[in-house]
Amino acid sequence: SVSAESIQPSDTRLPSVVIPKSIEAKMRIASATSSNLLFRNLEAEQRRCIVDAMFERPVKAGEVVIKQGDEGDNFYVVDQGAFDIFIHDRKVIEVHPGGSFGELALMYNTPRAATVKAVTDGTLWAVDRVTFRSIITDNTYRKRRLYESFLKTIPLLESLQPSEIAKISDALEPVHHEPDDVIIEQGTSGAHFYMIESGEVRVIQTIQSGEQIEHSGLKAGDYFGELALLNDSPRMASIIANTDVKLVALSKDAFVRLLGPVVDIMKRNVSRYSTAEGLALPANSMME
Ligand code: 1OR
Repeated sequence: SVSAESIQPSDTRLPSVVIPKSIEAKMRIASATSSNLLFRNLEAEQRRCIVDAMFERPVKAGEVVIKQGDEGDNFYVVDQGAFDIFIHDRKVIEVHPGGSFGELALMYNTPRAATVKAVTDGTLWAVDRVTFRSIITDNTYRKRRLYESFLKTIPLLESLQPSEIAKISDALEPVHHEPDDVIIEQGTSGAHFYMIESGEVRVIQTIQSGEQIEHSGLKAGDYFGELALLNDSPRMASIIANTDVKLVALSKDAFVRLLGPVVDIMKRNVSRYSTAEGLALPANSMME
């Protein structure tokens, strides 16, 4: 079994593994990690330590980089090439430059959750387990812990795997609103999906006659903002804070990428919007 290194969250010393590399290599690492969620919240000093510790690993097409069930050694960022991820021989996802894999076993001291195989020749940037745990685990682990318990209370997400919940936690952005703030304005275009951590909001829809309909309000554990993203249509209603409201937002990109498995549930739930008057859904609505 995998033994836990004694890295306390309070241990602020940064590790000092330095693998010498050229400016060109450092630039390639910067571009490979620029869009990676695991790196987004790092401070400059932490980022520098990770970059210092990275070593290049060339791979050949067909090579197995990680085998499901093994102990975790390194975390990898894709510089070049494409990588398939398999769970019990079933392909679940493909990873491209800027993507990464191998963090789960290191963060949670668990066996590798999936097999990763190179589709093409390529290059990876690898970070050893100790460096990874001392830097990334600290930040990301805190964020995941913060949000995972909340995400588990959201009925919509009940069917997701822990690894899927972890990815959603990484992508969440906290948002605060005060009473009467307009969080979403009907008719505008939508860029975010929201889940309510605490507080209450009202849902107001202006229909063609100009009349305003108030739908049932939403509270902690509820979500909103999915319709515009699912249908690529303008916001169908305004969402206004009744109280102080703590939300977590997912960008449209992350919504599409991470909530795919629950799209059907969201579609089914659209019926909750209907009132005696009905909700005027757009022509290209998913209700059809
Ligand atoms: P690891 O250290 O367990 C295998 O080594 C890696 O594959 C794992 O970390 C992740 O970085 C990566 N489930 C489990 N592992 C995944 C998944 C995944 N996707 C990528 N990895 N999925 C769950 C499918 C039910 C896919 C989620 C989108």
